[in-house]
Amino acid sequence: MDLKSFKETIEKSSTIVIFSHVNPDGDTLGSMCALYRTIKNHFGKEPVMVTVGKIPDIYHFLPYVSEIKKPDALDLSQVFDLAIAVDIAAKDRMAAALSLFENAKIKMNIDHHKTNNNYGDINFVRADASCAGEVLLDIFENLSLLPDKDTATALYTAVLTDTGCFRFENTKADTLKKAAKLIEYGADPAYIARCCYESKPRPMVLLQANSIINAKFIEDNKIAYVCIKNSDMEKFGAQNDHTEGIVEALRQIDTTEVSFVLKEVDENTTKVSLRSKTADVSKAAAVFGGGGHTFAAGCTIRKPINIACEKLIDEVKRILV
Ligand SMILES: [Mn+2]
Repeated sequence: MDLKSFKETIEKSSTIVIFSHVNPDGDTLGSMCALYRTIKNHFGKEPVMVTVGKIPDIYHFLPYVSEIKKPDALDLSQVFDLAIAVDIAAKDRMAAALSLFENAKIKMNIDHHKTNNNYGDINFVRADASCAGEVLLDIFENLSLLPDKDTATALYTAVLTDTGCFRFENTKADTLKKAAKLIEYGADPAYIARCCYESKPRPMVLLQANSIINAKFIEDNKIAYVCIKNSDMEKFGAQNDHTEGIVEALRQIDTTEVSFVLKEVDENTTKVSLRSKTADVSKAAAVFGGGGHTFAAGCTIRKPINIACEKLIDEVKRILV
C-alpha cells in the first residue's frame, strides 16, 4: 500500500466528497468525521460528507456530524475530483449516493471488510484492522497528519463500537495500543462510552426487551432469532435504527452459536443482521447478496418477512459447525 498516494491525491483535488455506508454505524461515521477533520485541518480543504439513512441519535455527539448531507441535498450529477468511501464493503452500500461516487474523477476506498473487492482506483483495504478508523489512524500517523482532539474522538468511537467495547475477535494488542494513543491525542473514553452505550432512547430499549421475549430458539438452542414487524415498531414508537443491539443481545445467551434479526422493511423486503460465536455468517449473508465479517454480517432479502425467515434458517443451519 502506497500511503504517499493518499496525501498526493488529496493535495491535487480541489473538490472532495466522503461517503459512509447506508444506515451508518459508529465506525463509518467516526471514520468519515475524522477524515473530514483531517482534510480540513492538514490540507485546508472543505470536503462534503454524505450518508444515506438515519444517523442514529447516539452518534450526534460526534464532531462535525451536523455537516453530513443526505443525497437529496446535493446535486447528484456533480463531478468531484476525489470521492472517498470509508467502511464500505461493497459499492452498493452507498445506496442513493452511489452515482456521486461513480462520477468522481478519482475513487478511493478505505476499509477493513474481508469481502471488499478493491473497487476504488486507490485502495486502502486491510482485513487485519479492527475497523476502518484503525486503517485511517495508521495512514494519518504514517504521513504525520496527527489527530487533534476532534479527530481522536471520532476515531476512538470507530474503534470502540466496531470492537463491541473491545470484546470482539477483532480486538488485538495493536487495537488497544491504538485506542491508548487516541486517548493521548485527546479522546475521552468515559465520555465517548457514555454517549455510545448509555444514551439509548426509551423506545429502543423497549423494542429490544420485546424482541428478546419473542425470540425463537431452534437446533438445540444454537440458533436464536427474532422477526420484527412494522407493527412491533409502531407499538413502541421505535425508529429503524432502534433495532441495533438486538442481534448481539441474542448472541449473549450461553447456548447461542448464531443469532439473527429479521426486520420488515415493506411487504416484500426484509433486512437481516447476523452474528455468531463460531460459524461464518458472512457465507449465509452472501447467499442473499449480502456480506460482512465472519462473526457479523448482513443482507437484504427481497421476500416477505415470513418467507425470508424460512430461507435464512435453511442457510444458517448449513453454516452451523
Ligand atoms: Mn467497520
